[in-house]
Amino acid sequence: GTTYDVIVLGLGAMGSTTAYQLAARGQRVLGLEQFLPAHDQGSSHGQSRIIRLAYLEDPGYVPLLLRAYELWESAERESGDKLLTLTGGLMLGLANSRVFSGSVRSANQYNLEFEILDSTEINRRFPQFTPGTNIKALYEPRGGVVYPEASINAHLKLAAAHGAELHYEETVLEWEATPAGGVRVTTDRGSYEAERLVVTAGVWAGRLLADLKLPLHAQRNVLYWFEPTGDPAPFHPDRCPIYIWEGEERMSFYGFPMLPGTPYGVKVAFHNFGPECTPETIDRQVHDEEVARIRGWMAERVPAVAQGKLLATSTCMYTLTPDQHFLMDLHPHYPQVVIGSPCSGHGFKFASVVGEILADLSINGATRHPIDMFRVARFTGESGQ
Ligand code: PYC
Repeated sequence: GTTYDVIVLGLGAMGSTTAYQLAARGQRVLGLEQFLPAHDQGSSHGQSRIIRLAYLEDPGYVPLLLRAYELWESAERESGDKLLTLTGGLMLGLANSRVFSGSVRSANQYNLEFEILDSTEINRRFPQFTPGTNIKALYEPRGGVVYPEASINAHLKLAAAHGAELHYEETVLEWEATPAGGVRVTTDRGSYEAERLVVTAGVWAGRLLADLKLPLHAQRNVLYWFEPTGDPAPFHPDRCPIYIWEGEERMSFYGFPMLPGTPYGVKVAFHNFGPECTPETIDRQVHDEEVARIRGWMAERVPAVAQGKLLATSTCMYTLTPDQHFLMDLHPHYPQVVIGSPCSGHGFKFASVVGEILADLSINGATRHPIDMFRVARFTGESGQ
């Protein structure tokens, strides 16, 4: 069959940006996607994603975020599409909560612009929130929203404009390294050879990398859109920041302002809370007790949303590593293969820079970005270098 420089396997958040980066650098790219562009079967849908700099998960992400913002803005310029809106961001919790204290730690370490608000000040500035007296928040002006479907479509459009060949509704059955040091990918429609492969298959990555026995598990999460009661103006993007709010037992919850599109409502969800699942077994039904639980959580925190009409729900999957950090590395046995999955439920905001990193790894075997935290060897005991 035709020979490509590189095949990108999976064209969601990370595959779309990787295909774009590779094609823009003159690589002959084949992108393979089992569903349609910007589909809702994996982890790359749902209208909105949080972007933030003060990174509660680990300060090591901040340099990548600084570059991610630059690349989101340049992709907006190149595509002419709106990919992000900066609304400001609030990270709320008790002083010793991970959401608050981890965000403060990152912000201090990298000298980010931020303010600390007490509960009175949170409520004065953002009256849609009614935090308990001991709640504190880090507010950062550069927090905001990335639009996932728009991002994927824009990057695929740019990849194609730079000459990438993109196939949809084509399922990869297997890949193998060839004796010549390349790869062969077999799908339900054919077989393709390339010098290199990038696996950005998200929740489907584990089975495509089965030999490595990566300790990944998928988790079901539910997204809810509510129409707030009363005056909607406090939920408009010019008055409502994105937020993550940690409650008792480290359980956290997040939400967005009302964003253009359908459904037109306030999206909220629990973070990292659902049961284990697989793409085949995930329960796509959202049950009354789940709706009641999130309304209960919001009742004393975001009351106008807690009492609002439920407009829509959606389910999605996180693919979690044991430490919940990403995987971005060369395959430990095949240096012509790059692994770019998964992102443990907090990856989308990085998609722009992950594309750059995976393209660097594929073309050069290395990147200038700090990715030591994301090596495969922490789970396999082997080195990717
Ligand atoms: O990464 O900001 C995030 C996030 C919030 C909820 C899920 N992911």
